[in-house]
Amino acid sequence: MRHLGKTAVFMLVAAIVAFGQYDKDKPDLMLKRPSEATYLGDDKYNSTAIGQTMTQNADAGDTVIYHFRVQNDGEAMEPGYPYSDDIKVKANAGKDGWEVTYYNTISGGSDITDEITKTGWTTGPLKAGAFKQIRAVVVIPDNASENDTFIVDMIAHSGNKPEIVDRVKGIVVVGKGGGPGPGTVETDDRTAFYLETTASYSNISFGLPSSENVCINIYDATGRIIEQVLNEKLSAGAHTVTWNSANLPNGLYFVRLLTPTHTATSTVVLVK
Ligand SMILES: [Ca+2]
Ligand SMILES: [Ca+2]
Repeated sequence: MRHLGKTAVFMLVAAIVAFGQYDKDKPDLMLKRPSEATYLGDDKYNSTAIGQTMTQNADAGDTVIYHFRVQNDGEAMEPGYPYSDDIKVKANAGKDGWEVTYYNTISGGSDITDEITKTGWTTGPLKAGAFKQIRAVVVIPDNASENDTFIVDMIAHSGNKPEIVDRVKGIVVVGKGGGPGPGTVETDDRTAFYLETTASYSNISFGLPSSENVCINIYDATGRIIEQVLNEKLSAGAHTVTWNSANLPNGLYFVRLLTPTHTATSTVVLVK
């Protein structure tokens, strides 16, 4: 090192710092209600939707709309060599009686429901800073009961590194406030015990009332155990783990969550 001048050392350090900060795979998903100008969840990145969850209240038979923006927050590699990422967006498949339609822009556009809920909808190459928008139109069933909820659960995967994800949730709650209301912005800080899986992709969300050892096993349709996704002690609160199901055949699977005090089972239908 004594043969390097101060300038050379400084440049070496600067180069290491610049390399370390370079982050080209960074999907940023955010959401808003149609009446709002700015999105919630901009520059927030997590797979639990914490700080990126929004609720709207409405009545049975109402239509509720969410706007989503998926942006590539990756940095341009250097002038003249713009980096682009192909971001894939998946949404939950729905719930009996609830009608949800997804479009590839926030007004007009084409129906992308089939794609986004099954294989995932791909943005096409997005340069650093560029974005696409999506609209979800939720029709609440006429016979929905008060406090019934529907979660528009949306997740964006980097096209280059699918394990890098960002997630937002739009929650529709029935019969609170007599018609579409202002809603609230919420974070997912539930500490009740629950287990939630989504039908078409493999996020497993659960809540713990207290810090406990958590074991999550996956079984196939015949009841044969095929994988242990998790076996560790976790803190109280809401958690999400991603089960990598890419190499498994389509079909029905059971997700079983066991703690010393609770057990729960949920089903997942893989459709790829
Ligand atoms: Ca975000
Ligand atoms: Ca951003």
